[in-house]
Amino acid sequence: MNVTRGFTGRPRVHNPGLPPGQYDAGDDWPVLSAEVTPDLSPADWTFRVDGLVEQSRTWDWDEAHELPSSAYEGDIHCVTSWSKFGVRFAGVSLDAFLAEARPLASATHAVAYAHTGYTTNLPLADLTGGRAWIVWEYDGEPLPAEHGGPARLLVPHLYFWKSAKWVAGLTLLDHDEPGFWEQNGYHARGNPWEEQRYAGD
Ligand SMILES: Nc1nc2c(c(=O)[nH]1)N[C@H]1C(S)=C(S)[C@@H](COP(=O)(O)O)O[C@H]1N2
Ligand SMILES: [Mo]
Repeated sequence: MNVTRGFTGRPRVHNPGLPPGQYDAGDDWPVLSAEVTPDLSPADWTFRVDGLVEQSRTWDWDEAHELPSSAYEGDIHCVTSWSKFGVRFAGVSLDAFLAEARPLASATHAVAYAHTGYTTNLPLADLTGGRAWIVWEYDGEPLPAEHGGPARLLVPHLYFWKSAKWVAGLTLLDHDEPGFWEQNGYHARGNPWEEQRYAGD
């Protein structure tokens, strides 16, 4: 039997799991990049935490894999209005990286940056408390390059543009500093449940 979340053959009038203005993309996983997919191997990948921390640190692929593994199974929501239910990612909780870098009390925000140059800003509170990950597996397989492999940031409770692909690091700041899309009119936080798509929403 096929488990569906609507009524087969009829328009889905209501899905309580969908934030306002979103549709269920089903098995599709659209690729959305403002950048060309880089040729980045695990050996070339590093992840750094710097800025307002007691100890700036860079982890390479093997060092990152020595941290306790952590998985996310749940939904993701893109600002272009598709959502996906029940996706499975695995990697390491950002809490594990931050525990080693030790954010200073003055740190309130972060800019996540990618090996490709993409940036996106987030309140530090959205990156802690078991709600954000560095992930390298999707559905038990290595994360495909076009979806950010070898590793990407995953912040599933915010719109998916916050989940920087090919993530290279986080800089902790004492103020909010708009990233790539945020400088182009998108919302500073991007909470899909409050439909924070554009600045001013
Ligand atoms: N490095 C990088 N990360 C990025 C982007 C990008 O252009 N470059 N696009 C963002 C946007 S707008 C979205 S919706 C998601 C799309 O992720 P996907 O292609 O895996 O669906 O990645 C986000 N992360
Ligand atoms: Mo997006």
